Amino acid sequence: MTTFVDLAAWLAAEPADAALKDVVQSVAATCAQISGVVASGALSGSLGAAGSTNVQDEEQKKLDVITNDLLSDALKACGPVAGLASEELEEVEPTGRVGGYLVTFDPLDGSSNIDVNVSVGTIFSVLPAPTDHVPAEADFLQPGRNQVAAGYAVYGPQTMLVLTLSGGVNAFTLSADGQWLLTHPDLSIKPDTAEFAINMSNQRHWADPVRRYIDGCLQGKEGPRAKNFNMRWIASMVADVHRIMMRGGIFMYPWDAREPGKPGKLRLMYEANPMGLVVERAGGRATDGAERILDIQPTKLHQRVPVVLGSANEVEVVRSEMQRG
Ligand code: P6P
Repeated sequence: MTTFVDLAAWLAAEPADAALKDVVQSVAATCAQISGVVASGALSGSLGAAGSTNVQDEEQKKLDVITNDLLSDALKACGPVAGLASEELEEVEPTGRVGGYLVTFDPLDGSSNIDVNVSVGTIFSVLPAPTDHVPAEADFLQPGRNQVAAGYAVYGPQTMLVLTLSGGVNAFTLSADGQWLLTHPDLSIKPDTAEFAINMSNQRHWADPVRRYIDGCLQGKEGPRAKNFNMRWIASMVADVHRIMMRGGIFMYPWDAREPGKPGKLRLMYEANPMGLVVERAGGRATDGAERILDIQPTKLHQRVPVVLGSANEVEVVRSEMQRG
C-alpha cells in the first residue's frame, strides 16, 4: 500500500517563510472546500448565472461569487495576508494589516464550463506586501518574477493542487477525507511537443505569425514541422495548462482582431503570471509571444496579455515566427 506525504508535512520540509506557508495552507484548505461545492453542482443549487456581471463585464456564475467569497473570507482571516485582489472584484481589498503578502486569484477559472460539467479551477499568486503601509493597488503591480508562490487547483476527475514556492513544482491530490497528498513530486514539462491548444474558431482574426505557426502544425509530416500535431482546447486555462504540466504541449491565447484594442483575453495578475511561474519552474516557457510573461511590468490590476506557454522548444518556435513579423 503506497503511503503519501500530506501537504502539511511537505510544507514543513520546504525552505520557505513560515508566514508564506500559512498563506499557502489557507488557499489549499479553501480549494478543498471549493472542490466540494463545485462537485455538488445542481444538488446545492450552485449552478447557473448569478444575475450580475463582474469588472470584466462578464456574466457571473453563482459559483464565481460563492468561490470568490470563500477565498476572500479565508485570506482576510489569514494573518500574513495584507491584501487581496480577485478577477471578480474591481478594487484590491486591503486587510488592514501591514507587511506579509498580497494574494491575487481567479477563484473559478473556466466558469463557462461549470454548467456542462467540464473541469474548472482556481488560480492564485502570492507577492510580497509593502512593509511600511497598508497596500494599495499600486503595490500589487509587481512583475511576475516577484511572486514568492503560485499555483492552481483543478477540479476534474481528481481534484489536484499544483504549486511552487521556493523550488520546483509539486502536485497534490485531494483524498476522500479532505487531505492534500503529494502524488506528483517535481513536475517537469517535456521541452518538445506535438500537441497545441488554441481556440481555432478565432483563426481568421489572428495576426500573421500565429496563423503561419498553426498552419505549419496543421500541415503535419508533409509540412515544415515534419511531424503530425494533435489539438486540444478545453476552454478552461487551468485544465489546458494542467495537461501540459503532465504531458507537455503548447497553450496559446494570442491577440486577435475581434477587439483590436485588447492585447489578449487572459489576465496578467491572476492567470498569466501564476501559470507562468509554475510553467517556468517546471522547465517550460511562458511569453506574450515575444517577451517573458514574468518580466512584464503591470500597469493595471486587470490588464490582459497575450499568452503562449508550455514546452520550451515549441514556445521558441512561436517566438521566432513572431520575430519574422
Ligand atoms: P474562449 C475561461 O473563460 C478563460 O478565461 C480561460 O480559462 C480559457 O483558456 C479561455 O477563457 C477560453 O476562452 O474564448 O475559448 O472561450
